[in-house]
Amino acid sequence: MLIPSPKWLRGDDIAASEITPRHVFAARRRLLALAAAGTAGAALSPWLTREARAQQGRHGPKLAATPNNAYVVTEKRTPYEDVTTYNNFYEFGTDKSDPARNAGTLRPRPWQVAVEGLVKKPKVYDLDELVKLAPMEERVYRLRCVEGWSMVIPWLGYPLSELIRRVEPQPGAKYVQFITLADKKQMPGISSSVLDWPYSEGLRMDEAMHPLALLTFGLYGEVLPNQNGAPVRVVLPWKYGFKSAKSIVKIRFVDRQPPTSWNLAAPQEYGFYSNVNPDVDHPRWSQATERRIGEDSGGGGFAALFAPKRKTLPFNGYGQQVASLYQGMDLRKFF
Ligand SMILES: Nc1nc2c(c(=O)[nH]1)N[C@H]1C(S)=C(S)[C@@H](COP(=O)(O)O)O[C@H]1N2
Ligand SMILES: [Mo]
Repeated sequence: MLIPSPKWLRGDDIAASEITPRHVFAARRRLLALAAAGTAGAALSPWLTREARAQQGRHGPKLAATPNNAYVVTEKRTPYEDVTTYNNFYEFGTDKSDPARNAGTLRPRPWQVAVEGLVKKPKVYDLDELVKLAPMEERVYRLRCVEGWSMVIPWLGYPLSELIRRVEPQPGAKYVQFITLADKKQMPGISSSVLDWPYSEGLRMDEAMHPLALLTFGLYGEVLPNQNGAPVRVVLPWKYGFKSAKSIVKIRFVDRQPPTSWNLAAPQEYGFYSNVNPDVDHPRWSQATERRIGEDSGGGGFAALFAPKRKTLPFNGYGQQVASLYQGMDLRKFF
């Protein structure tokens, strides 16, 4: 990931004559705060219309789900506003505020996900069919970005294993690869070569079958906002955030460890496993602590800068559930 570089708020403020809905205005003030804090620096004027569009996601379709209390972190939930305006989604730009501003052009419907490769029942799923495949659950997970910040988010989804069981993997299927949308017309960030597109991620089969691995369609009671990976993503709470691929179009079962975008971009910095591990530092920074976005920070974009540090937990706090997957492995080597 890029380290946020200091940038300064540019002068072009918003004309007072612009008539702005209240909630859009509030969101813009948060973005101004972000820019002032040096974590966002683009010109402000083009934000309004796109942001207004992004904000409408908030009033978008609800998604019904049953809370699964076995998977609820009791820590304070990160405010919706932060969850949906402080994002990494490089297909829409590399600043944290870019996805919320730019992802209005993503068309999450109609949508299909091709499940293919070493399975007995390959199938191209229509989104509606995929949504109905298994009972929708609400699970509150920690998400820890490799950059050193974290959130607590109520996701809506069902175990990825539900889908995997149905396509019947062949014995040779050892890994699962997630390939996400790469469409220049919908995604302005694709024109940058910061990553090899399409964004690709992967899991070992036993990781993919783990009950924590969530095929995710929503958050906070509604369908995924575009900036959070609409219409379908994975959430893998014991791994760094970049493993949780957004806007998935292909799930491929393979016999070998698949290439992954961040590992290709910087192999010495981002390994295939990427389990959250406070004892293995990133070559350029420590992973021992993190800042919880939205916590005691006065809110808004200052969150990442001023939230108090907290200790990062092995496997992001999910060690009891997942440590056995890695028994006997040298986690410094397989980072
Ligand atoms: N397709 C795609 N998926 C992605 C990314 C991305 O750039 N493109 N960024 C990852 C990173 S680095 C993080 S931390 C999480 C952030 O998810 P969130 O914005 O919903 O919190 O998405 C991950 N999934
Ligand atoms: Mo991340």
